[in-house]
Formats: sequence, C-alpha cells, structure tokens
Amino acid sequence: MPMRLGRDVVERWYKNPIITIEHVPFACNTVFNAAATKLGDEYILLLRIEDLAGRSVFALARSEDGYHFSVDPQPALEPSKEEPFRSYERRGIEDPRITYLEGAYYIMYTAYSRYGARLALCRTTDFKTYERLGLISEPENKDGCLFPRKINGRYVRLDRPYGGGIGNIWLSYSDDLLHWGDSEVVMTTRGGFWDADRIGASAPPIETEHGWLEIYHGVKNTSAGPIYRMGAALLDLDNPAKVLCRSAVPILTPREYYERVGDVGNVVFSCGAIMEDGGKIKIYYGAADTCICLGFADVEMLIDRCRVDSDGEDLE
Ligand code: BMA
Repeated sequence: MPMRLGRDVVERWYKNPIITIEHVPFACNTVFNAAATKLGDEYILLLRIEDLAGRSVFALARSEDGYHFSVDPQPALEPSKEEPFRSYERRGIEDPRITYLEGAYYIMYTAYSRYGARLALCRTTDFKTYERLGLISEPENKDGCLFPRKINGRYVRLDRPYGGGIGNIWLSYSDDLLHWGDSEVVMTTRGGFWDADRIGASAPPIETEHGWLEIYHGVKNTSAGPIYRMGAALLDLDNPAKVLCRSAVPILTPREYYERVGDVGNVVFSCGAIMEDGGKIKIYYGAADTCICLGFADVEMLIDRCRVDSDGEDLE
C-alpha cells in the first residue's frame, strides 16, 4: 500500500461536521468528543454536550448508516445527584468511551469536580437504563479506555494519570472492573514531535491480527496554545504494555476550518471508532471542542503508518 506522506492518512467525510448544536434538541453550548459503538445494526454515539453553564452531560445520537445521526430529546446521563458520584461529578461528566465486553456496554468517562478529573465506570445493555458501577481512579486521571476482552485472565484499561508535570499513557489490570492495579507506563511523550507535551488514549483498543491498534491523541504546546493531533500505535496482543510500533507522523492533524476554529481551536480529539467489514474504520472525533466529525481509514494503512515511521526516538 503506497504511503501518502505529507497528507493525513485519515480521510475526512466531505460533509463534515456531522453533528453541531443545530442537531441538538435542547439548549447547549457545544457538542464534541463522542463515544461510538453499534447496538445491533444501529450506530450509537454518546455525545459530550456542554450546557450553557459550561458543564458537560452525555446525550445519545442514533443512526442507521453511521453518517446521519439524530440526537435524543433529553440527555442520557447527567452529573449524578447521588453519592458517592455527586461529589465528584459536580463540574460535569466528560469524554466517554464505550467498550462492548461480555454482553454489556461499559462507558468509561471522566468525572470532573473541584478535586480534579478522575475515572468513572457505567454499564448499560440497551442505552435506555444506565448503572453507575464506581469511581475507579483517584485524580488526576482521564482518557480511560477499556479493552474489549480480558487479557491473561484480567480486565485491562489504558488511562492517563498526570504525574511529574507529564501526561503519559498508562495501563492497569483488574479482576472485577472496579479495583485496578499493577499499573505501568505504556507510552510517553516524545520531545520535539507532534506529541511532545501530553498524550492520552482516544478510542478503545481495536484487536487486529497484528496487535491492538490504539488511536491516541498527542499535544504539542506552541506559542499560540496547544495543538491536539491524532496518532496510532500497535500494542502487543498478549502484553499490551508493550508498544510494537508507533507513528512518528500524526494520522490526523487540524487543518479544516471547523478543526481550527471553535471554543478550543486546533483540536481533533477522538473518543471512539467503529471497525467495519473489509478493514475500514470509521473514526468519530470532536473538532475544536465545538462539533463532531467523521473520518475514514484503512486499518492496514494505519498499521503501515505505525511501522514505517516508528523510531520512538526523542528528537532532543
Ligand atoms: C483535553 C480534554 C478534551 C478536550 C481537549 C481540548 O484535556 O479535556 O475533552 O477536547 O482537552 O480542549
């Protein structure tokens, strides 16, 4: 497969953005960073919607084809009024990721409060009723992505604890999805690269014959503020803390007007992707923290991009 160097590997849908606040039937400020899954033949996005006060809730959008979505009239999940969640969600619930695992959909999201950001877990089987299972990290931690199956008998997640002034991608294990440990660092920022200052998992890992394909985001601070780009890495199937290869070049970088301009400009940020038959992947992503867009990629091409460009060397 020829490399398309100098261009994004992810191809944008020509009708982007696919969801803006015009599609949301209730008053809100922005809609962005949606989790993605399928319920039978139906495409489901769990949208992060920021209300007029600046607090985020989740709402469901449905589609028959993955391109045209309609948003439910009411939010699906709002910051909880019940303890222990109430204290830790008072500033909103953010950036959900959905993983289908053992017959249920697990939603890992960021609970945000004056104590900072921490991970929480919720379960649904029908996207009608939701059961909050627990707060599953201390602050400061976000970008939690659950793997879609147990590995060596344990549940696994990627996350992004913030330590030493650096945001790197870590991995933890659990026997019950509630208590997590044996944490280790998986991927670090790369000085001089597009992902020099902060990285985090974006879509839950996708299993391929070559390894777990992880679409992640990387941040580079510039004199005009941060730029959020998207990259890919391949993790070992049996030991997902081992990075097999990682793209030196982003797979998607903000270029279009709707990615450049919004509440937070120069941001492409995915929380979900859907594997289609024939090795194609639909990547849903928030643009400029203001709308939701769709991009396509060929999985083999993404993996090639990881392999060809990977050297993992710090440029400094
Ligand atoms: C990150 C997250 C995302 C957001 C991004 C850009 O820290 O909070 O939800 O899209 O910043 O503002």
